[in-house]
Amino acid sequence: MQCFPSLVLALSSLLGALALLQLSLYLRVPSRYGKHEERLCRPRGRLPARCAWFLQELPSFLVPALLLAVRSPPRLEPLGCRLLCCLFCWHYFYRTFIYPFFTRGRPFPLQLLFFGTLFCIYNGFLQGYYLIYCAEYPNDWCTDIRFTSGLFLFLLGMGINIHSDLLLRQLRKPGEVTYKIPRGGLFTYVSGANYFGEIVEWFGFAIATWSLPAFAFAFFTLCCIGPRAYHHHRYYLKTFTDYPKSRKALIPFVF
Ligand code: NDX
Repeated sequence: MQCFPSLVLALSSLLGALALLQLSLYLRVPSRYGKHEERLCRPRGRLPARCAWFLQELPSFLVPALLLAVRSPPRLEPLGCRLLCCLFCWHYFYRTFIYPFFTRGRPFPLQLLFFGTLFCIYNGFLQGYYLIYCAEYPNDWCTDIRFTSGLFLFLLGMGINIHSDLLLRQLRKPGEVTYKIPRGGLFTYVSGANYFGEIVEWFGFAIATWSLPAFAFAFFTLCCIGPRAYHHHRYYLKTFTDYPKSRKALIPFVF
């Protein structure tokens, strides 16, 4: 396989367009899974959350890992490029092999699982293909301010995301499906602390890679889970009369 810059441009532009489509579809109404599902107890057309998240996220890990494995000759240099590819796979290793096995979420709708899986194949291919076949970095990229500041944001965001996922999980005992007010960590300031972490993470990745595909994905993430954080916030305000009034939806002290 070789690098086709026009393919990277086309796929990144399409990802940007999907982000706008996502925003237009889900700004007013939330995507119907988790707390925003209308008929919560209907088991038909759903898969247990563990299975669904594993299947949906697997391609985001597998596709770049396969691309890396089949590249001949193997891409070993520069170090910056290898590290960036590992960061992407590292996040999706967590999301595929760790997150699903601890989730206490409700069953996930098959229809969204189908589109989510397609999305993960698409994005896994785009990010992996770009980093493994196209990206060119100078040998000292690891000391560039874009790499170091981006890596810092990525790690900070990932830490917030994983910690917030854990706090949400601890709200329920095994088998429980009720919703409670999340507390602690960044939930002290925002309703969508896990989403805030994920958005910071992918903007950090975009800065560290300084690439169009990664900026397109960070933009998609913002358009996808930004509105969802807002819908979660509204849900909490409507459901819990004692919900902390100073808490914002997504960005501490701002929004
Ligand atoms: N999967 C990303 N669009 C997607 C799923 C749906 O990873 O066709 C986006 C992702 C997909 C989407 C994906 C892409 C776009 C799709 C969409 C469906 C339609 C859409 C395909 C790929 C589409 C077009 C047309 C443009 C193509 O019972 P429960 O499940 O609610 O329990 C929850 C629990 N919890 C609580 N428990 C007790 N008390 C409370 N108050 C609770 N609040 C929540 O915590 C869950 O078990 C758990 C987390 O829930 P929630 O709702 O906070 O997070 P969730 O949305 O489930 O995300 C889980 C993690 C989170 O860390 C988030 O950052 C990350 O995954 N994520 C999620 C979505 C997208 C994404 C990351 C990204 O874009 N990077």
